[in-house]
Amino acid sequence: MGAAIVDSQLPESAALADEVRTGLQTTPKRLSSRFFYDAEGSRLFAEIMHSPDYYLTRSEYEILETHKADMLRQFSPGNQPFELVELGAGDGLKTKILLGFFESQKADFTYAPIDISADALDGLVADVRRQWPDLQVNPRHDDYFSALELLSQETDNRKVALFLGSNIGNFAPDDAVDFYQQLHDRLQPGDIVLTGFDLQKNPAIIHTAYNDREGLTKAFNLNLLRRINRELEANFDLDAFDHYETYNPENGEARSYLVSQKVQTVTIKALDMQVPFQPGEIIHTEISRKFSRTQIEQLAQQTGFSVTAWFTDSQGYFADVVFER
Ligand code: AVI
Repeated sequence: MGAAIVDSQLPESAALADEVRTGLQTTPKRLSSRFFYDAEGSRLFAEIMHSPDYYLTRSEYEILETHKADMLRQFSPGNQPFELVELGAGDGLKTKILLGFFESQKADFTYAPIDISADALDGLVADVRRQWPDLQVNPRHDDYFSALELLSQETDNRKVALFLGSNIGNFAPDDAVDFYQQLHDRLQPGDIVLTGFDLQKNPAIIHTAYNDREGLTKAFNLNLLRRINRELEANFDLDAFDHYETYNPENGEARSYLVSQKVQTVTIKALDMQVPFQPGEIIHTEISRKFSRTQIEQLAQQTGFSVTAWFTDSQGYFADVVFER
């Protein structure tokens, strides 16, 4: 889950320090959404996924339930063995639909979930091992880029990379192209990537998904400041910042911001930094991009993949798309 363009050589705490040092000295200020996912951030994101305004999870759930048999045929024609590698597995709620079905069909596969949140990953692995004790599970606590290594390891079996939940939407457009090029470089001909894309739709529906009535997205966004307070000895006053969301239907970008409510100076002790804020000054924290069908086809074409299957929900809100190398 979350955006992933960071230096994967750095341990998580050093990566956060680096991000804060650079991002809060840039104009406009910015912090990567990759750092949303501490234990509390992962918990809040799980709540968002269940909330009535956040349609994405429900839509993808419906797709997986409806098309799990077609997906298995795509992944494993003639029952051939395959390795399911999930990039940004999170709590794996949706993937369990596939795992349960594949197990019931006696499909010959292994499962390698990868996530930057250790808490989410531990919970998922314990759950999967309890439900399907015979399934070989090879978890990895890492970001997407380190996970790419796993895809380049030579085996005789077809690799099927799952990149669900609109995680791709959290990449800047150039980074998304770069990421699929890297996937292409590491995979073998015949390997597959199944990606969950949130589709462009009535802008009001998208806007509400990131401005939910329960205030979960607001809490999720503000939690980033709480994390910085804890891990870098900062003194952000969470009541002095608000959550603000924009959706631009011309480029399909939903953007999240934290907005300073007053003139204030924040001290970040661990970095020996003072950060001044004007009233109304923003920190850009997230892009959640929405795609058109043409853009998805272009992404495949630009990065050397063929689109071999396209699954959508009954409202046409979301698409799970099969790219074959
Ligand atoms: C993880 N990612 C796909 C979510 C999204 O929709 O961009 C994160 C999120 N941000 C706010 N609400 C949910």
